[in-house]
Amino acid sequence: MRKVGFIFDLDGVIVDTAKYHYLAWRKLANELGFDFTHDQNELFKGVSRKRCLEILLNIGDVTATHEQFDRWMIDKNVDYLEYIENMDASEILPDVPRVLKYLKERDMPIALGSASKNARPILEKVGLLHYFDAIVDGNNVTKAKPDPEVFLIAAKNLGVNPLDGVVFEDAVAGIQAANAAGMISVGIGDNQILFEAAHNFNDFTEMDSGFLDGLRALT
Ligand code: B16
Ligand code: MG
Repeated sequence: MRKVGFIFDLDGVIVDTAKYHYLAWRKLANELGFDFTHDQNELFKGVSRKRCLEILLNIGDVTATHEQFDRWMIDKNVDYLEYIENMDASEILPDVPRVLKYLKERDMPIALGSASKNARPILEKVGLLHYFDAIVDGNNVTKAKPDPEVFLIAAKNLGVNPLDGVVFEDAVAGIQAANAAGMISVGIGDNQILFEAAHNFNDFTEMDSGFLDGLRALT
């Protein structure tokens, strides 16, 4: 029997790690002699670490040698890991466990599809790792969202047809990636920003079981 596979982005969908990424990028920017604002941090959501540093250096009008670039990527991640060290279940976004539990109890395949190379330890820290049948993250992909690669690999690892994939995403590039994969995109966040999503909710508290049952019945 064909099954629908449910794929979750991490930052902005399951937990809000953007605030910690922000602190680490701002620290680096300050060390390099310029400021980095909350608004600028919006550009970094769903974007790979390497691309974030390119954008940051562009903001500060800083040029880097290869060695400096690699060093700053490491420095930022060391700081980020310090900021997330004490993350726990209290940082899970509203009603995420309810949705994961509902799907799990109905034997639906669940995957993570994130740009982060730190995804697995974060899921472990907040106690949600056991819900996931597959984890596809920044360590497994060569092309960043909006390329559909991350979600296509997730569907493959779940053993579901890409056309039977449902993606929960908070970033425009992520919604575009899901759409490019031929999956059903569900925007989590502002529908003015995520208008390309097939469905949209401000957060999971708005998503009732009737909606999830409708998705499960798709195949
Ligand atoms: P890391 P997502 C993304 O997570 C973040 O939104 C983005 O800001 C970050 O640069 C990227 O992960 C890479 O993270 O430095 O931990 O490898 O939304 O794709 O889950
Ligand atoms: Mg995200």
